[in-house]
Amino acid sequence: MGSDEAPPLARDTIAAIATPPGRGGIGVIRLSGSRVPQIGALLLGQLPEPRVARLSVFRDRDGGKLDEGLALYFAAPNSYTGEPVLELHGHGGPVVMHSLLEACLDFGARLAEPGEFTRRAFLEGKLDLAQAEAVADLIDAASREAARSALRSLSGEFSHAVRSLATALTDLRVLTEATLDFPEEELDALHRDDATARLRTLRERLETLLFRSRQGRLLATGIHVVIAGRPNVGKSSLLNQLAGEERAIVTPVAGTTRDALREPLEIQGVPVVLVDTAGLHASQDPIEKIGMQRARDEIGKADVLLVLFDASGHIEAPQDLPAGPARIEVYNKIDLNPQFVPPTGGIAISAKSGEGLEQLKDAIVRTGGWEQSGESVFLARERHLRALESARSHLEAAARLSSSGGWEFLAEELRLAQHALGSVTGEVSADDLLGEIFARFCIGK
Ligand SMILES: Nc1nc2c(ncn2[C@@H]2O[C@H](COP(=O)(O)OP(=O)(O)OP(=O)(O)O)[C@@H](O)[C@H]2O)c(=O)[nH]1
Ligand SMILES: [Mg+2]
Repeated sequence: MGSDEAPPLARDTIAAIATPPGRGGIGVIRLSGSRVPQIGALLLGQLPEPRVARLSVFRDRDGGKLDEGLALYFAAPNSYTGEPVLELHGHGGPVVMHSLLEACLDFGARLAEPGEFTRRAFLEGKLDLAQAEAVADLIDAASREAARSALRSLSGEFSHAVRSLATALTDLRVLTEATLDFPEEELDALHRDDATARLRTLRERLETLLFRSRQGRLLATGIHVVIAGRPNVGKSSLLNQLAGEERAIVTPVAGTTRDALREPLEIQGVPVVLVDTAGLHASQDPIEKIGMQRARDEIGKADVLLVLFDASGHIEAPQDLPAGPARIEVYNKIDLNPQFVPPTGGIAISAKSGEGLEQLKDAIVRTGGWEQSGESVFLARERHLRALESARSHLEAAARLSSSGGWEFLAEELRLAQHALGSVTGEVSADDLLGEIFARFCIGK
């Protein structure tokens, strides 16, 4: 992995502001690289003992005082990156932070690129690729469930599951190669039965892993839910109810909403983006027509469509509702019509009283693909899903070959499956892939 990277000691020293821009009680500058001890001595007068926080004065090249705060030194290899690392905890104002960073650069550090700290951690073997990605995913997590599963990947649970599959695959490869090398009748039949059984188990385990990863993918991307229906059926009222605050304008006038309004929420731990749209009906009003076009565009992008009806009177379907995503029919205003019974599959609610909303929330996450299986999920990336799916198709091909007697080619399919699994953790990874992954990090990570 990364064999053409420079050896650790020749790598230059990088520096970045590790805390978000703006003002805060504390701001942290992070440095990593072989020159950290020298730079630290110049900045602080003396390098602190490793892992002992020391109150220090931070000085520039002319000895001028820039700030004072805690300095924390980590000696190689016991640091985040595996290189010597220094953290300066100063006062979190933009001017202080920038002057501190400038001093670090004056003393010979260079500005870190996005994700460069984590990239070094990967290259030093501190984290594998899936764990490194989990660092960014944890920072970006949009719900508690998403954060929990990112943390699971960061602590290596996902990598472990992938690796243990890869190990089982290696065993199977050894077995099949042996079958090819010793085509002696009896041994052969025994080996083949064993190999077939193992292949079956492997495929089952991969299915489970894929399921857990797909569920995790949902936590990373969230479910995109669009509310559509005729004017005045209570779309904006429903958005406000689910959001728990008055976000959209609600009036008894038909055609209140024109723009699509989006509201991020969390339902049962799953991130959901809810979109309120303009009512769909026959109208010649040019503004309403634009609003309805926007509504249709939103419907085209939805994972789940809530088609809202007014159950307080005559039920009318919305005009020209595009065919599209999975939909749930929702009957609103049942506080005005308590006898109302929704058609099968429909859900009766009142956006006013809140009745039926729990059932609706359940239906939203289930229709969006979330299954509470009790099994912990992994916050997988698209890249991981593609790799696992590729491993699966090679194992499928292997299974077909084993039942048709094509054992010579089976070994090759197993090798390809293993290669796909290896790409998840970075055991096999091209440099351009690394570049693509780490470039999406923010600076200082
Ligand atoms: N009684 C009752 N009134 C409701 C309920 N939901 C909405 N309303 C009322 O219905 C009217 C229209 O509500 P909105 O939420 O603005 O409806 P909308 O579908 O967004 O309407 P447009 O934006 O015009 O398409 C308002 O007067 C709401 O107070 C409900 O569950 N029960
Ligand atoms: Mg509205």
